[in-house]
Amino acid sequence: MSGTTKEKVLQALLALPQEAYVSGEQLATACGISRTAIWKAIQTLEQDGYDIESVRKKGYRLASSKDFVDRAHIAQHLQTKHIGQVIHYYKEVTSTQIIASDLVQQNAPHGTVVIAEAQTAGRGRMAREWDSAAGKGIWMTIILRPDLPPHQAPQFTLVAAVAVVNAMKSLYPTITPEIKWPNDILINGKKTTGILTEMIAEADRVQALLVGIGINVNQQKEHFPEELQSIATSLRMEAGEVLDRAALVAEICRYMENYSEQYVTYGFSRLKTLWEEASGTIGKNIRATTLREVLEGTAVGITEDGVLQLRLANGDVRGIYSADIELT
Ligand code: BTX
Repeated sequence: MSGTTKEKVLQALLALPQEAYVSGEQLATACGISRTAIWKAIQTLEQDGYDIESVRKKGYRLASSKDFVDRAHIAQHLQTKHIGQVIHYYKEVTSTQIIASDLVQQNAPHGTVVIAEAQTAGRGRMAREWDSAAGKGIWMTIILRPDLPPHQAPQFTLVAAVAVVNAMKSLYPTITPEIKWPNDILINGKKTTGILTEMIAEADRVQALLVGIGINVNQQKEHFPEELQSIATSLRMEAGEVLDRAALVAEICRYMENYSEQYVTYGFSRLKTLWEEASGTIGKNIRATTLREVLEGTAVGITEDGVLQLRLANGDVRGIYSADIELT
């Protein structure tokens, strides 16, 4: 079954007004294929978990549109030119970063999104594990191909963090996400999102960036492994309702397209203010654990390169390039 036939049928079913049916014949004409092919597509969709009602003389309709993050659901909300125009969707992968890296070798275009319902080996920084419960979160990698030198790549983690926070705020005004430098988004002090940017580069040019975004959306406390229950949260736990993951994916693509274009054209200076507004780190006393040392002080800002500025007790200001931080 070709992905496109199945998706065309799904698009047609999703576009139906409530309670309306579409006949096999109408679907066949709309998709330009035989009625047998339509019937096969319906069967495949049912195997995928879609609940399709079939009534004699009326036709088909989606009895319930399950909460999937596939191309058809995301496309209903998408307002971008590049990001999300190509989507590779999977029920389960090891890690969307691994799939994305293979797709880069196959010339996947700028803006390609790799997204999965579940990851069996989701990863964080420094080979840490990222818990990716099936059907509950957004586990995706955005492939970007900016024309930039490699040293300007790490800032995309900051760009993505501002995009995710502002997408969340635009759809769910009651929640209060804050960036914890450099790559986490917390709500009420608990982690809801992690961002992992990896780069494929030649000596002087970025070939592709893999911006991995993991968001806990519809988990409840018991869906997290025990060791995460006290430090992790989901948007559902904070907003008090089940949320539409596909709508949030599309909104993130929209913000990400806008901010990454701004970054490539103007550098980080314009986004720095947005980042500082979205940050829960600036102005706070923190402890920063780097590979070499532990430093305590006040986070006073970030530089145009995204380096965290820490004022130590003796008044010196130190630049922190990479560290785990905690509020003290
Ligand atoms: P990080 O290294 O900053 O955070 C990893 C740490 O976060 C873990 O050691 C654990 O303590 C905690 N953690 C693990 N899973 C969760 C979770 N679901 N919610 C809250 N805390 C958790 C953060 O790395 C970057 C994560 C990026 C994940 C995305 S998902 C799509 C893409 N594919 C992939 O394999 N990774 C990225």
